[in-house]
Amino acid sequence: MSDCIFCKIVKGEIPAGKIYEDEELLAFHDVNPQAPVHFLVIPKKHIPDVMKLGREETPLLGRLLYKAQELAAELGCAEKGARFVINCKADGGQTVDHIHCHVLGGRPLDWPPG
Ligand code: DGP
Repeated sequence: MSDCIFCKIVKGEIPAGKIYEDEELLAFHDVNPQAPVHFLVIPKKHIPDVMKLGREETPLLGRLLYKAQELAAELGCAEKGARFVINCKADGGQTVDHIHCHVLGGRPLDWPPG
């Protein structure tokens, strides 16, 4: 998608604090961090949101969550944990229409969120 911010990050057209990249996935620090650890893991493929996930994309999302877990551990969250969040559409608070998993950690997080 030519006007998608995260597709532009994938293509290197917008800079981001990348922490991981392979042929299918990209992880980078959130530009507006809400916790000491706050990064996003995205598929390079443009999937707009969870409601548009296809069954054939479930292995990709499984890999994404596993990589999110590995990176969270590398950034010091293995013992105390972290929050793994995928917002979806307007009611879910999604602002960038390219599916992404937030990983937040490094401090206790309130529940439920506002
Ligand atoms: P969401 O509300 O779930 O769609 O979260 C989108 C997140 O993406 C939000 O926390 C801020 C982050 N974000 C938006 N634009 C950029 C950007 O250009 N670079 C980076 N690193 N993060 C961005």
